[in-house]
Amino acid sequence: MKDAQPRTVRLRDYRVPDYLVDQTRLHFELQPRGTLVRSQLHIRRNPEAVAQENGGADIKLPPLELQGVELELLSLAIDGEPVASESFRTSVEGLSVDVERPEFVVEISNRINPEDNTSLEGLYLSNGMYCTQCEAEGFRKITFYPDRPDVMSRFTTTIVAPRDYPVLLSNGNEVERGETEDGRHFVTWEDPFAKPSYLFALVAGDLQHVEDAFITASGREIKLQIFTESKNIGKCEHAMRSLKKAMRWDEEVYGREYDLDIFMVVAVDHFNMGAMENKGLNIFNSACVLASPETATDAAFQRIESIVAHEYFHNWSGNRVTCRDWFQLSLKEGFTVFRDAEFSADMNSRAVKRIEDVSMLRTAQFAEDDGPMAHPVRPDSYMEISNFYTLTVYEKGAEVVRMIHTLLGEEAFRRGSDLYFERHDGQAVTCEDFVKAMEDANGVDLQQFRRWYSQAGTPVLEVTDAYDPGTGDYALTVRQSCPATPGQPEKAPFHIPLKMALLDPIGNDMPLDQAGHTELVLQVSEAEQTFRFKGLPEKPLPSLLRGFSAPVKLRYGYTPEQLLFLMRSESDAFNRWDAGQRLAFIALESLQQDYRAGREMQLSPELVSAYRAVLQNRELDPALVAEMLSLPSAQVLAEEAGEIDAQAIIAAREFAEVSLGQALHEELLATYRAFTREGPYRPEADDIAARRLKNTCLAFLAATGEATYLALAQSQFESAGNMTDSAAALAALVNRGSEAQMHGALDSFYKRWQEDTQVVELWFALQSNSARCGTLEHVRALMQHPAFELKNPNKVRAVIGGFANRNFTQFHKADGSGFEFLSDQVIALDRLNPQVSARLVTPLTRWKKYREAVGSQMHSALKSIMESGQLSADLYEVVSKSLA
Ligand code: B3K
Ligand code: ZN
Repeated sequence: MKDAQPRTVRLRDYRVPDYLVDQTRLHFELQPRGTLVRSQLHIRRNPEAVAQENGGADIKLPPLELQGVELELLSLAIDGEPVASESFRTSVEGLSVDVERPEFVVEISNRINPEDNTSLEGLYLSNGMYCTQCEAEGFRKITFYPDRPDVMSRFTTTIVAPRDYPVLLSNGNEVERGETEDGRHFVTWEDPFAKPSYLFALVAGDLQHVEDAFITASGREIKLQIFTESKNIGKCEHAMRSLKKAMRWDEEVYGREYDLDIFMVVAVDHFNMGAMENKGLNIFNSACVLASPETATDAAFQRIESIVAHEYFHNWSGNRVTCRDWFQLSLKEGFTVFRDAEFSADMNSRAVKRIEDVSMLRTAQFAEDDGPMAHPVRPDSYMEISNFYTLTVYEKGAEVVRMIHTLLGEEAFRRGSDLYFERHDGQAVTCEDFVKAMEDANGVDLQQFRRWYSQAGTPVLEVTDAYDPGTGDYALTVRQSCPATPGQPEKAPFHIPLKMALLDPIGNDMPLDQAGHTELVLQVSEAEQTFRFKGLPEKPLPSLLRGFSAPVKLRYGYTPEQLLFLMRSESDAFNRWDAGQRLAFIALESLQQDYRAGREMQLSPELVSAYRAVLQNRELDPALVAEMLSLPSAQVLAEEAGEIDAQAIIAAREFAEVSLGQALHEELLATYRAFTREGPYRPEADDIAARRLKNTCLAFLAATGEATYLALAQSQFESAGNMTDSAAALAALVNRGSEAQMHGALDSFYKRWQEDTQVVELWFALQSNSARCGTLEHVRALMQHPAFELKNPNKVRAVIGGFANRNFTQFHKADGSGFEFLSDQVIALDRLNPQVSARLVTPLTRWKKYREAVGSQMHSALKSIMESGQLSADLYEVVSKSLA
């Protein structure tokens, strides 16, 4: 546990490191409660620090600062001599050692306790397997070190362990193995690429692996290995296939080849996030790498493909070129998310991928931008960096890179990325360096664009238009604004690429210039700007922000008729979907008003006929149809509301779902049948799309509560040949079936899959998410289930996270019991794993957005966390900023 009031770290205080580490030799003797770590660091004074601080003359050598947390120091020597006790100081943060020469070798030995490490940061045990997680600041929990990303060193690692840990892995290439005199064995690994400590990794255990090979564009053969516990060895094939696709794609699209001779992936059950890009040795949360046709859903297959690719892409965008400091996190994360999104778009449906990503951004990132933890893509201060692995840094960061891509175009963007990789290979750099490379490679000016990195908040674009039938002149006026965020009351205008077209009355895109272009990217850069188009024969309907060309909220007064027209005629698939979302949003708003006024609810007939037309359209990609039939999420409705009324939101969505099911049951059933396919399971785009649409129809049909449709769900549940169909049917029964149907299905599902960790996690999530059965009482019971484990983040996320984040109705129950429950869990978890507790508390941080009675209950829950005793730095930062 750290200090109660952690320090704030600020970007403006950045200083280059005083010392560099050319070579790092590590020696581990693994023991569950007393692992010995020896390190030998070849250190030299950083010439840049000398130049900056002393005008070039090194007057007095500063002490060497080595971070170290919860370590037992056993010995410390410099150049072979033990360091006298008056020559170094220890603190809760590490060691400060007096230095006499500008170049020297430090030798340290210390002891750590992996078994008691429940924070899952540093070296820990997961099901008896040793593994590490060092990003961002976990290496300091292994040994004393200048644990900052701008210190890059060549690592050699020796692991000594008993024979019952046959597999001993670290970064780079294996250079030696053998036996020790006392019957243990060892392996030595050498990584030829200098890297920061956050990319260090070690794994030891009784693991099996699958192996394959990849021939690079230049003809080198790379050995590919995926390691897992033996029971999961049949679940590695999809990840291997995804890895090879990603390697090929990065060569073709970015000209990036893999650099070591071996690439290893390890699956671990206890993991704080999805995966980690350690050099040559990626470590994955089992849920993000293991899949088999019987046990994994289509969503899991796609998630695995994209995360495997993401971590692989980091080898260049993150490892070869890394971050100077943690404020620059989006340099590697935003860029790599953009890269993985484009990869997934190329492998699957581009339009659907874009819709999914934008839905997520609107559901969760916009909320973050609007909450107490709002921060720019490049934050300027933090208390605990782990709290800044956010949707803003990742997803909005990716949108910022995407905007550069949109502004420059494909080829110019590639020139920029080539220059970036070439110029900065082997360096630790900044977001500024990335933008500069894009500018220099193309002779463009992105000065104003840089504000996307420094200003927080979601900009709002208000668009109005005017048409003069006499002259045919059409004017589009765009006003931009951005709400205040913590520490940033005023915002300067952003440079926004606004991709648009103008539709004629038949729905064709009109020519917009002499050259006959029908789509333009308008450069919005002022608070208010008017774009003029001449000689239009008719009044057009604007199609704005095509493909979601900027992460903004677009306001244009579309009428329901215009939205219906766009849903039918728009050629941009994203905007076609978005028109449907806007129409549904209007309908749901009016249902919420009915609910609040105590009136009988009435669903807009326009929405029903629009949905009917979508269902009957056999020309559209079925995956797109499924997206178009999905109502805006409760979170999106909440985000748009001035004041959140959770019960009204739920009632409106529920009513709309049931009404659509009733009104369209014939079309839904026909579509369900048309897209039910026979044959073996294939996780390929066309089959995934068909299942997606079929199961969307099933959910609407089941919502009617009619016995025939519940029987349909029951029969799909019983005969399903894959997990997507099985889970969709189970969800329908859990949400809509009778008590007997629900319990029967849940029990038989559990009996069948109880040995499979990933399926049990899905089974937990289906229950905690369900408004029907995920009551607080039920969630408490799930926490007593033998498969639940408070020390396992996946289980916590499935049960507690599922309830607090996705079970809108039950979590927001009027008696406030959901909030109290969450605060109790957050307090308990903070003692075990601060990264998990700090994330889990998020739903409470939005208390100001709620109606007063609810908001004050949430506020008290937050206060009780604050007053519960000493909090971790992670949780303290989130709670104190939310209460401020
Ligand atoms: N870079 C890691 C995230 C590390 C999170 C540390 N709290 C995974 C990724 O983004 O690829
Ligand atoms: Zn990443």
